[in-house]
Amino acid sequence: MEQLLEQMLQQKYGKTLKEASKEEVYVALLCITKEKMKGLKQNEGKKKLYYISAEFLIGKLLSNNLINLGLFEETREVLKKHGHDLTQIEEVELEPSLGNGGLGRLSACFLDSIAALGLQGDGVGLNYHDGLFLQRFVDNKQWEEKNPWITDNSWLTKTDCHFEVPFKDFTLTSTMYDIDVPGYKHGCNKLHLFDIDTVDESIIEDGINFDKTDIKKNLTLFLYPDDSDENGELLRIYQQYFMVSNGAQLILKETKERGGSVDKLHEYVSVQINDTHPTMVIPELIRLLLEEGLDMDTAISVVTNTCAYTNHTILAEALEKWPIAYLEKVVPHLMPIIRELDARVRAKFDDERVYIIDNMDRVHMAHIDIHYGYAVNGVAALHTEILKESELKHFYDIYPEKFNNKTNGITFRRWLLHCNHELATYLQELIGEEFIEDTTKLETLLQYMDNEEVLKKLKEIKKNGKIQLKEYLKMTQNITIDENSVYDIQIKRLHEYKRQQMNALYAIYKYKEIKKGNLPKRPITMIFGAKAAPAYIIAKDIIHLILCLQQLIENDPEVSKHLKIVMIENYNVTKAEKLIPACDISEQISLASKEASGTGNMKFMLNGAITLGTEDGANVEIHELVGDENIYIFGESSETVINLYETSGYCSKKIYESDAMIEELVDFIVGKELLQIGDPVNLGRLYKEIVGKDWFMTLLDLKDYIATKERMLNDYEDEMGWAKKMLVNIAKAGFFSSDRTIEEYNRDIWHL
Ligand code: 26V
Repeated sequence: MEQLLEQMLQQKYGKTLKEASKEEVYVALLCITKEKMKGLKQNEGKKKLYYISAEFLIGKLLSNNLINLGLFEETREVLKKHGHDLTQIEEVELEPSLGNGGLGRLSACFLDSIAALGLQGDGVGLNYHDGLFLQRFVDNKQWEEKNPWITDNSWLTKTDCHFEVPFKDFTLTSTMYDIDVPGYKHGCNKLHLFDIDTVDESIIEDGINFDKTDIKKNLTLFLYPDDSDENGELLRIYQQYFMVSNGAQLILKETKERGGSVDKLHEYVSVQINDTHPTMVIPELIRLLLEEGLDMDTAISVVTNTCAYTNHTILAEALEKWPIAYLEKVVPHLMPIIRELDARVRAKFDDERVYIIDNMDRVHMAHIDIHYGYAVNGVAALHTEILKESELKHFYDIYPEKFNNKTNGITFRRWLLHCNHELATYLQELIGEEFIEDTTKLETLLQYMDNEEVLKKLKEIKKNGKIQLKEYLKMTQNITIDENSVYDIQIKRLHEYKRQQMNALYAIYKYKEIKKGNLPKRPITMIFGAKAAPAYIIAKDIIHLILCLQQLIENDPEVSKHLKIVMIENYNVTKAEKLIPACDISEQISLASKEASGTGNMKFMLNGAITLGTEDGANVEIHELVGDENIYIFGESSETVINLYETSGYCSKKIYESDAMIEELVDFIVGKELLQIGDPVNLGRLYKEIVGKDWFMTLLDLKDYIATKERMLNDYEDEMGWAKKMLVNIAKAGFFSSDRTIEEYNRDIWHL
């Protein structure tokens, strides 16, 4: 590596490694790594997987690729020798924000694991030039800006692969860009990101506003602008069809090149449909197979045996239902096929709940996936049970054999080896390297459960993680935090069901306690990181509340000695990598039944944070693995919650009026302290929402939440007791490796 770097820097800049700037070293490393990946053997086999997803939240790639190529340690050493620091070099790389949150990050972890297992499987998605918006805070409110990430030197490689994608009024020619996905010590796959050459960034006006109708200029400008107006929704349909038509054409082309025949496509290909966004791949593949000369029955049957669907949410508002009128405007040539698919369902089942087209002329995308795919999976045990028993019950009754669970996972390469080098190294010293490839071997750590030296070392590593975060926040946001405080972290998309507002109510509780003289044993640092969808009003109000609380406490010396709130600006993968190793308390407090899985919960656990959570998503499985002693569970069960929804049995106002403490906390949102700082419109609206509606039942669990967090803070003071919990969490995290998840997908669904 040393020689390669010297050569490359000489050739590019006429400099030695010692003389080169961070930027120059970064470019040299990028070029060397790309060249190395070109030389890797592509994974092969008769059957190939295509993981189609509107989001791939891949994060920065330099360290990730170096780790997978086995060059990470060597590169670190070489750089060090010449006065550079890999962590600093990495700062130069721009993070592509090609995803919203968990769903997008999951697809990135999956690509890493598919390659690591030597399986032949590529990702298919879109090359959004500005990804998800960049978040800034102005006047304690979220402000959105464009977020460009594509520079002259990036991980993208332009290919000469182009397809024609027909829309109603015009046809677009695509260009395929590839990003190499090297497997850990094995082979290589690709992420194909489709784009058009006519995208025009200059149409972006103030913030992230742009002309939504000019498709030739805006198609791949942003990750779908979450907008409720018609033009926003139409743009989403344009994006989705562009993605799947390219995907489908690529699939047929490559299958033929591999010598496969398209009338047996299912023997050569599996298509995994990541949420409903790529659903149009089903009618599109059918359309293309008809063009290839197959008859309708055969085309439908082949496609049904090729496609499988993953559901990632039970929230009704997130399940896509496109009006026929919109589809007619964008892709009228798909409508006859969709109508045929619906007619066949109607002929077979006398139950309008399973129809594809409803009586309001809307197309239910998930229904296409379930009828015309061969597998349907949820992403955690509880989530899959809820799908089978309530949300998708009518489908489960028809196709019990299609339903299966695949509990999510995370790649330990990024979420341990890369982000927590010190912990990873220590674990290797202690229990050997085996756990890197077989993560269940982490359980051997349990033999050290009562070993004081090991427990002390774990605490020490955590402390170092906290110091590193402190330095990072000082440098990037000029915020000072205290490494001796307890770090309590909630980082995830802002959504009412995730209940950041409940955590904010805890902050209010603590503020009031401190004012009364009930001081915590140790200062508490509450850290939030979250982007709100630009059109999601209440989510933005919650951000406003948190930022106002941050300011209120900061300016109150009596309280700030004991409590600090930090809202991280522009939370993204890179920031997650700094926050997770530093965390003591992992906040996983969604309303039971609403969080399909969660994956942040797994990352925190692996890095020795203790979960404060509800019995929801994968928390349930974490709880089972670590036992009551090593997790803090609170709140009503998913059964109770589902029952409350069914019977309209929840009334927040009743709780508010009957409990003086709750009333006092909620009233604080519109009390004089916050109104002096914040905007009465935002705070008033949020107050009204919580008292009058509270659809995600914050007040239902608030008291239990506060009590449980207090108990947790108390237990934190027992140093060795807490370290033991950390150890058990790390030891039991092996199950959540995405390698395990992908092995299960392959065993049960793909059969590659
Ligand atoms: C999307 C939308 C869009 C419209 C407004 C409301 C809304 C609410 C939720 C969503 C989420 C869509 C799907 C999703 O991202 N699901 C996440 O998938 C993760 C990976 O499986 C999983 O860990 C998370 O629990 C789940 O929320």
